[in-house]
Amino acid sequence: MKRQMPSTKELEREIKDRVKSMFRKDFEDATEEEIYRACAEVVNDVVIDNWLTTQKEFVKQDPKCVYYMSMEFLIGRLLGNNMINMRGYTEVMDALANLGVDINLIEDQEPDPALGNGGLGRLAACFLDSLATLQYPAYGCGIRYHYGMFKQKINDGFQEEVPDDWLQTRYPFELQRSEYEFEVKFGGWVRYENQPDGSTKYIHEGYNSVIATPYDMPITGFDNGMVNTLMIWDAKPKEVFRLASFERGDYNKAVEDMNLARNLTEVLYPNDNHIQGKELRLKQQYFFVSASLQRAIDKYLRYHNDIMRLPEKVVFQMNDTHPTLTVAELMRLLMDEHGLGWDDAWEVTTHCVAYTNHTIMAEALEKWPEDIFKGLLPRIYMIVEEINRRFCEEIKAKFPGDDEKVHRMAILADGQVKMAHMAICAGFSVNGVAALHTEILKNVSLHDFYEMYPEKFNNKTNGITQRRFLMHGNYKLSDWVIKKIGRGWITDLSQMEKLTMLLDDKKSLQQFMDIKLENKKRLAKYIFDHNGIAVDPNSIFDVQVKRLHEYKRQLLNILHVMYLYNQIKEHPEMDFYPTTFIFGAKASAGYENAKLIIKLINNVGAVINNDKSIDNKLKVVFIEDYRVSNAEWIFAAADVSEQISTASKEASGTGNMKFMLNGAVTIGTMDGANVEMYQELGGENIFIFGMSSDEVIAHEKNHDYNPVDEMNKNPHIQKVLSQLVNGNYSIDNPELFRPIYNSLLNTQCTERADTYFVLKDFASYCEAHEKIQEAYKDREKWARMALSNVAHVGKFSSDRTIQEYVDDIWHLDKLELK
Ligand code: Z15
Repeated sequence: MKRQMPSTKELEREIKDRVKSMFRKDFEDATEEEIYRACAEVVNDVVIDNWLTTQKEFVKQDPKCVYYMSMEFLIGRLLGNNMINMRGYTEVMDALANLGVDINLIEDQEPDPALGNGGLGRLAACFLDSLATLQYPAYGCGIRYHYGMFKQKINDGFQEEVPDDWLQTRYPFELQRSEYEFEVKFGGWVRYENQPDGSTKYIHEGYNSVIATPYDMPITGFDNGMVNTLMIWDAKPKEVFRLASFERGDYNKAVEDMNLARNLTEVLYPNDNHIQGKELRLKQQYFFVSASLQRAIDKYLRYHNDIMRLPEKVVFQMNDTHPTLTVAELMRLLMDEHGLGWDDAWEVTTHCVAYTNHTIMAEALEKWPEDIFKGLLPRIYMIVEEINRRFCEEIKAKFPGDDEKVHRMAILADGQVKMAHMAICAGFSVNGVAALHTEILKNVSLHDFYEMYPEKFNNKTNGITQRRFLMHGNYKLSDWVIKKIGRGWITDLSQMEKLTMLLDDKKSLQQFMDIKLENKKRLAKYIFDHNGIAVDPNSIFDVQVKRLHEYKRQLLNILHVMYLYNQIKEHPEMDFYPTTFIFGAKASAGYENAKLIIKLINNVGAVINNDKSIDNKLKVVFIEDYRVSNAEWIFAAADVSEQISTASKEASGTGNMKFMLNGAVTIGTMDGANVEMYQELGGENIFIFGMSSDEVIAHEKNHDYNPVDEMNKNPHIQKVLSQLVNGNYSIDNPELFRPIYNSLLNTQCTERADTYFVLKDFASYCEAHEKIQEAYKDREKWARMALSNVAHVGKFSSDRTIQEYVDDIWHLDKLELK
């Protein structure tokens, strides 16, 4: 039976009782942190009952389930999310209010679990939310990093990285499960023995190993009693006891094992869309893949006896190439631990694993040096060699005489292990994350593979959860929508379509814009408290928040701001609607160009914000430490959403959808999921600019783009570029931004200048912004555009995405819950 949250009155008492029993304090004397912990336990009580029920039904109904394999789960804070999904948010809010406490301050005590970098990790979290809400059995499998995504401090305009010690105090929503520990082995060598029956036995020796311990986190569905599990793995040495003994021979090994365990899960690599190829990263990958597969097979064999039928109950979805070792490790477990021969093991593996590609950026494609790979994973390497041998035979048979092709497609080539090639070879499904992205995979970046296995390729356009990004982040708009069209949209976002009936209703449009203004005031206060900058809530809030990457073109945005500033200064009388440009972005710690762009944004802000002569027409704000928790407020307050990547480079984008859900209007390129937003919205409700992906790809192919031509054509560009290097924005060090200038204009030996076509799209971007200015001045017209965005957002729910994964790839059974 589904357990419900207590009533407001009961909650008041329970929270007070908890504070007393946990901290031996009267409520009046408790700190906000203690109240948060008490609330977490009150909510946990309900969650745990539902978790137990779900797991019992799971055993009884024996449905097929998905293991979502991912190096990242950017789940964000759970207290608020769980209260919403258990339908007790308002009750807890009221209970706390009756006790004289603001729920926001309590939620703010929770560390923001940041076990991910950006889009890819957040997508995994939205998927788990939707799976539970749609009642599909699912496990998230990942790593319990002791330090998640770093906290960003801005110091003198520069980014500084501060470790994110989220486990400093006990995290209330995780549960250690020591009963599901498994050993994971690294290094050593493989010996083989021929058996009397003609088979070969492989014996792994001389290895170091760690014990993998899972921590389970509950993933609650919305109002349905379903609770799935996110298992994140931590490592501990297995030899601690022997270390204390006098077995001298083992002492050194024990020390090695301890160090291995200590480093393994210490920290998340802070790169988004970029791979460093460090051995420790490969260790992390194997560690969580091996542990997760062992647990999955164990669970399967507890209730079934025929391992050949594993694909009927289990599917492993590989989130990008990071967990591709799933292929080889599953083969190893099936053969070496469960006695299958190669062909049977391959039959099972290729029916259990599927692969999602999230990028076409070359620097994000994982390739491991063969020697590192072989040294760390000797048995796995043997298996990869055999997979590769058979795969190359298959290519030769299909395309006789095309040796070039075999070389291009091989898993092992040029001294490297190519993870994407292995994922495609073994996976029964290969999907992109937006329609355009999937077409580019098929026609360009994975064309060889598409020719070989056209039936494997399919598209699954990304989505987001409306529970977190509207109900929790923007409760004012959420309540308003409920008043207008009821509650159906909470689990069926296509019902937002009903809002179209309000598009010509002046009163509704006014209410809608009043809510936006309230949300802008909330953000303005946040900005004042954190940045000391007073921004006008009546100005246009134009927002770009996402990881800092050159292809995402934050540089185009800030160059345009510099241009606007020049215009306003040169033509003080010009008609300009006051605009606040808001940025938020973390740069990977070693990404110098990206870090310099952060500094540029801050310096431009410092000059513009302090220039009294422009009458507050322009403000530039850089929000420090952009993360899930402040993102929710930022989306709610945005008028304009900047989605301006170089066409073809952003696989999908998901921030674009979160803005749309909150009634912001997009200025964007025809890239990623922007294309599908455009299709849903019609051209009047979105501002599209810039080159198409075909044009970009053609320029890249023909090498016929010269940014100097763009500069020579356009005096505005000339002026802005000269201001990059004349000290305008860096008086003490005029050369500071020279690297940015050079990246736009000076052809390096390795790369063309202006790799991401910033100058090429500049003029068209300026025009699009002029149209926004025009549109915003007509307040009613703007309201209609913004509300149209909410009304047409239905497609972009992760509920829709998950249903497509289930129908086309996973074929899961729903769990029945009373
Ligand atoms: C990442 O955040 C994404 C792709 C990657 O390959 C890596 Cl390593 C990290 C992003 C894409 O850039 C973004 O366009 C997409 O929306 C997101 O994954 C989820 O699919």
